[in-house]
Amino acid sequence: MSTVRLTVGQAAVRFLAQQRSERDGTEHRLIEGCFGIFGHGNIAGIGQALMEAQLDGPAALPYYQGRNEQAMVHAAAAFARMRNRLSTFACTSSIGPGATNMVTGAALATINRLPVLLLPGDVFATRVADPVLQQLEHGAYRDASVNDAFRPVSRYFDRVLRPEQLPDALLGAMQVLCDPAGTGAVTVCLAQDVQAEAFDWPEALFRPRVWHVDRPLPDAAALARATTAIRSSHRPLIVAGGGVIYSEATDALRALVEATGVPVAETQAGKGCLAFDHPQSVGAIGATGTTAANSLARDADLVVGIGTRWSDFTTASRTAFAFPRVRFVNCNIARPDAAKHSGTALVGDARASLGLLARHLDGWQVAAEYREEYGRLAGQWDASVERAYRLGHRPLPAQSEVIGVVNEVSGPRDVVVCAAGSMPGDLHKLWRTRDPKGYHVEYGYSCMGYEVAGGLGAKMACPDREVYVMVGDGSYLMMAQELVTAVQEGVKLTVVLVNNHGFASIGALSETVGAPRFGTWYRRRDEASGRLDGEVLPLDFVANAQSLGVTAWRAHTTEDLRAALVKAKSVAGPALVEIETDPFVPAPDSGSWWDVAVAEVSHVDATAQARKSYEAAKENQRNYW
Ligand SMILES: Cc1ncc(C[n+]2csc(CCOP(=O)(O)OP(=O)(O)O)c2C)c(N)n1
Ligand SMILES: [Mg+2]
Repeated sequence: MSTVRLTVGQAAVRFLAQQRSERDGTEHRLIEGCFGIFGHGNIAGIGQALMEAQLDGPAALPYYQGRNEQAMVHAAAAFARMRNRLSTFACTSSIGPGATNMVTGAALATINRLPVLLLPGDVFATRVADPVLQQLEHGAYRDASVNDAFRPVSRYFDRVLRPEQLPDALLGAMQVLCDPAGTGAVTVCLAQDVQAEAFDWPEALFRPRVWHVDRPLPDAAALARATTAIRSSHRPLIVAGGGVIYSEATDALRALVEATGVPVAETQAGKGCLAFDHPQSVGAIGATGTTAANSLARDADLVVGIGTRWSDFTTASRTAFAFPRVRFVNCNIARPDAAKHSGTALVGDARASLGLLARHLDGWQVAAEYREEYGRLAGQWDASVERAYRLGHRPLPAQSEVIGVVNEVSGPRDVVVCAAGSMPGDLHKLWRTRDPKGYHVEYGYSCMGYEVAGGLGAKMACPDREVYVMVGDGSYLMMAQELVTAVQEGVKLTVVLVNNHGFASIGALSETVGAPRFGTWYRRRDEASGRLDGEVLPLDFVANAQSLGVTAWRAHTTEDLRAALVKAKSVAGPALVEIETDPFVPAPDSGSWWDVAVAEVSHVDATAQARKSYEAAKENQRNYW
């Protein structure tokens, strides 16, 4: 057996450069590159190896410098999302804080079912110099390190303490990255001394390797049960989730619903499955849904979930589906999701399953009155969107008008990126999506700070599309520093910063729980009151962005915004437009609810009132056992 002598770091990098994924006959590079921030935990191992790879040329594993380890993981997750989970990035960190910074990113990736490969450094395997800088000394568990925090948020976790362990650790990691039912954060911790240790590796470890992503078919008997359920329904509704997009099943979905007339409502991850103006599209569903989808959901006798994990926002905290004998059919690649709500489980790939369903439903259609009803409801919602886009609110515009301008200035294939605040809900309701990859709102973890980093990853995945990052002032202040990475890499992003002087979404939420606007404004502490109700904080976001090398403008009106966005199109690197909005103008009401518990006892009147409304709303909540 011929061998090659390399360090663990060099072997890992050489291995990762050779991995490919394949679906439908097309191959992709599985690990596009490696984001990294170095410290003593990885500089001599993975760091040294990446440097050597750079010397070998572009075919090796390209290195990208991040500003914050959490943001690197967000960029990797966004990249994987745009590439339908067939390609991703590795992220290397030092030990200690660099590693734990990645834990939030890991949770986001796992919850959104997005593959990311995390390579945190870990403490010395030999322990001779313990405790090393940044080492946790756990009193009881001698083998614990801070990296154990990755376990619950990873779909795969391993710790390499000897070189011999590396091949199995990496091969197992690739398998999970490429498994659509099991993917998420894949964490391989590499002890810092072991990373630099040499070993004689079999050459075969570094041969090019293709990981086939197959399209499992649902069981024939389950398919027959699903077909019977659909054929006997009168008011069926499809709820399309992210799985439809990842499986590249949007054409199959469109063919099925054009043939049968079943209307389609979309989750946050599934928005874009159908173009907003498709005759079978009824838009967003759930707590941030359209009145059309929510009205149909209320009376649906059969709900067909495809590639959705039924989050509380989708089910309006289990109040959306009110028909007493409502049944579910769930098509999902992941068995636990397919089994939810006592549904008929179609465990399989979305595209393959939709093709089979279409064949089994041949000749069957919904009634003409039902088509007429949902067409009318969708038309009414569209008129609400049109009004919300053109409120002409003064002196400050409403957020819905900002969404309207960005939607109109952007091209049909362009991508809107968002994650937290009041914007995701408003975008879910109001954004007119024209392309399956045009809507990128991270709402599994709804992580403030994802926006800019996610925009970076999205643009790296799709350089031929413009990427519009919609971000609140709160999220921007939490983590905008990947703008520097965008400047460094010459990556074009257009950031629309909506400034409403604080956490407007939580402000609105606080009103519903009876804690009016507490802790949600960006104001100085007032000396007299001792509270945070002094002057508005003097934040200058334009100056802030400019100081990072970003081209930036302040828009005072929606017309200014439109003009700035047009100018931004010809800017080479990242651009930012700040616009102040009125936080008190909500998007059109979805006629829906979200379960956020209210204090059961309080001496505040507003809270007692809120608790009463909460208890009344909970009466509508049900399980689908
Ligand atoms: C990391 C993180 N911390 C806290 C939250 C809870 N949270 C959700 S939205 C929000 C405020 C967001 O403020 P901003 O970005 O300005 O958007 P706005 O609410 O004003 O629309 C907070 C604190 C979160 N989602 N993520
Ligand atoms: Mg805000």
